[in-house]
Amino acid sequence: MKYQVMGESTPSIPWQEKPADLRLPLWRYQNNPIIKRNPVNGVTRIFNSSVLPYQGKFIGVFRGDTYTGLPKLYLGRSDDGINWKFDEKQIQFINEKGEVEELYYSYDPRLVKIDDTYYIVWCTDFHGPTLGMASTKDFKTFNLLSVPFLPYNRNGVLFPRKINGMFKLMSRPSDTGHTPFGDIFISESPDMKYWGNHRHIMSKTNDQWWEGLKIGGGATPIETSEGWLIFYHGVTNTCNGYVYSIGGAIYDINDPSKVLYRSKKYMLTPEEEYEERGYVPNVCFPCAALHSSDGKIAVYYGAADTYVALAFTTVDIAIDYIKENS
Ligand code: BMA
Repeated sequence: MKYQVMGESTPSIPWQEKPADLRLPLWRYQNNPIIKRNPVNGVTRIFNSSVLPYQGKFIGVFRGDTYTGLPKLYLGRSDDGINWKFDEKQIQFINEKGEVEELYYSYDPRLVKIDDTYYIVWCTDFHGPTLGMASTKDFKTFNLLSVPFLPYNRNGVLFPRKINGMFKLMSRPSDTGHTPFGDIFISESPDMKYWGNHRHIMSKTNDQWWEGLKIGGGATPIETSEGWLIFYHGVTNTCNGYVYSIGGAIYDINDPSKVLYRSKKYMLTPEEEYEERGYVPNVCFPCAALHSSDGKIAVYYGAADTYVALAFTTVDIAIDYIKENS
C-alpha cells in the first residue's frame, strides 16, 4: 500500500476485485442492488442507509419509507455486509424523560462509532427538518441527544474520533423543501450537546457542473496518512430534475475545515438502471464507507431513492484519483 489507513477496520469487508477496464475509481458490486424493493413488511423502499462492523458481523441503521410514505429508521443485521435482515419494528428512541418519543419522520441516517459508543445522525423534524442525534452502546436502547442545530439542516456526518479533544460534525444548512442550494460546514462540541466554532468547508461550484447546485456530506470520513478521506454527494439540476453523484475530497487530519484536495471529477454518477430508474431517478447517495486494514473500501449508497447499492475502491486508488484531479 502506498498510503496508510487508520481507525477501526472491518474484518471480512464485502469485496469484489477491480475490473480490468476501470475508468472511474469506484466500481459497482456485480449483484447490485443489495437491498431491493419491499424488503420488510410495512416498508416499500430502503435506501440512504449506514452500516458498521459489529461483534464479528455487520449492523446498520436503515432509512425505510413506509406505506404511509413517511420515512422511519430500522435496524438491520448481516453476516456478510451484503445480505440483510431487518427488524419489522422501527427503532424506538428514548428521550431525556425516559419515554419513547414518536418522531414524525426520520431519514438519511449515518452511523459512527466513537470510543465505545455508537452515534446515529439523521434528518428529523424539529419545527422543520434538522439533524437528529442518538447514541447506543448495545443497539437495544437508543437515547436521543439534543438536536445539534436549529432548523434547517441535513446531511450530518460525525468524524469517527475526537480531534483536539472535540467531537466534529459536518452538516449542510438547508430549507424546508428540496433545497436548491447548499455547502458543507463543520462544527465542534466538547460533549455532543453544545455545538459551535462553525467553519465553512466546501462550496457547491459551477467549475464542475455535477456539483453546481448543492453538495452534502456522505460517508463517515476515513482517517489516512494523507488526511481524512471524504465521500460526499454533489447535485446538478437538469430539465428532468436533480442528479446526485459521488465526489471525493481529502481534509487536513488535525483541522478538517481545511480542504487539501478535492476531485473536480465525480467518482461515481448514475449509469445503471437501478440508479437511473426508481422513486427518484438519477440518485447515487453515499451514507457509509467501510475500510479494511489492507486498504479496501466498500461504499454503501442509496440508488434512486429505492435501493441500497455497494461500490468498491481502495485507499490508494481513491486518494490518487482525488489528488490527480484536484
Ligand atoms: C435529498 C434527500 C435524500 C434524497 C435526495 C434525492 O434532498 O431527501 O434523502 O435521496 O434528496 O431525492
